[in-house]
Amino acid sequence: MRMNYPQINMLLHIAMQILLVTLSLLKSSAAFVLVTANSTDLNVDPNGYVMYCPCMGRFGNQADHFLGAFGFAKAIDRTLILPPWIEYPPWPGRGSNQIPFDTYFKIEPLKEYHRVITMEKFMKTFSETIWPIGNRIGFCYSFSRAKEECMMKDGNPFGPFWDNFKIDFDSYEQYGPMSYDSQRAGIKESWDSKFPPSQYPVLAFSGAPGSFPVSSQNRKLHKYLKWSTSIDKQAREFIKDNLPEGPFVGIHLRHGSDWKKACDHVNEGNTGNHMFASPQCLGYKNEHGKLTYNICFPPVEDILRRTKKAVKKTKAKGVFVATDDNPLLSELSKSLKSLKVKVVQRTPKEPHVDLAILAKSDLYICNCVSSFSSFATREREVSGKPTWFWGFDEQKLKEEL
Ligand SMILES: Nc1nc2c(ncn2[C@@H]2O[C@H](COP(=O)(O)OP(=O)(O)O)[C@@H](O)[C@H]2O)c(=O)[nH]1
Ligand SMILES: [Mg+2]
Repeated sequence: MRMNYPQINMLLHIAMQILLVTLSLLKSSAAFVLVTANSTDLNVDPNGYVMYCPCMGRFGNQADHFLGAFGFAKAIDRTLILPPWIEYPPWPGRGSNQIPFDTYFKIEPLKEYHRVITMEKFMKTFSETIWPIGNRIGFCYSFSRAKEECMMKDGNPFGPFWDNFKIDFDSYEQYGPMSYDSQRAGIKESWDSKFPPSQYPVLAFSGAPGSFPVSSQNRKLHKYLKWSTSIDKQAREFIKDNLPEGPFVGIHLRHGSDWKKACDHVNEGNTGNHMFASPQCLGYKNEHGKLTYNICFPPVEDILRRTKKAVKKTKAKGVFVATDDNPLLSELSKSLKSLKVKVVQRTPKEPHVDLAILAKSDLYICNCVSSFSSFATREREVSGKPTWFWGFDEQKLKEEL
């Protein structure tokens, strides 16, 4: 059938109308998605909030605790308030600093698992309306005997952390014997019935509602922790500019004087022994072995030998060394001379960039006891990358090659 000009014109007009309606529908649904995705940032959560001070240990410990708190907030269905990371100047007695959560990690990927809001944003947007001065309750497992209250602000980093947000507590609640174990059946019901969100909109904990080390169930939540654009960029640039093209081995050497002192407590005779992050290689029930001094504080020969094996196995062109102390650069270069690999360290040192580089390596060798080491192990676990541990599993190492 042949169409005349007015007919063609009419058809074009109808097609145009359909296109416009479709576009406007798409636009409004996109706006709707935007509002829902950001709803925790814009609207008050009627289910309430979880707030806490990451008051124990440095980055590795705080990261383990974060994963526990993330799992807990999901289990009781309250929005998690993302606290800043607490950092300590290298010399003692100088207080602590708070670094906003999103300096190191992206916020959006966390929302794929559960509702979150940064502490800065929460305090600015909601604190005066839903958590006003006069109604600020501090939560702890049990009151201190001396004062019949939660010692929310006693000492460093407790005091500086809450002071940073001008938070004082008006009263206190003990939550024991309830726990923050997100696997426990009926956890939401028990928290809601003791502390209903309408009466207790914010559960502000003196410490993280999460275990150290992170539980086996919460390890996998690491997949929602994505380095901020800045950290990721610095890691990629370092790799591009300093390591030869091709595979590289990443090694973490935790062997400063504080670590030596900690490892002196390893009790080799003990069955089922664990220390700090050691379940990462030994298994949560010691199904893969027992802790030894060499796992905690490997001799230099072990470091050189395993690094060489890793280089051979991956046909690596470079070795990246991250450490809290001596990088052993000359020892490593000498030991790897025949393999023609470049051995590098990143200076000035930045722990998060170091971790991001380690996580990108083709094979990672690290300290099983260190929670700093374990951060990169978990990042690799979620993307299926291999990790070896110093002083561990001789048999497996022999079979590897
Ligand atoms: N830049 C850098 N810092 C490190 C490295 N290893 C340890 N550190 C520092 O030492 C701290 C160790 O404390 P923590 O994170 O609690 O881990 P853990 O004590 O090893 O369990 C880290 O947070 C870093 O500040 C490293 O390879 N590179
Ligand atoms: Mg530590």
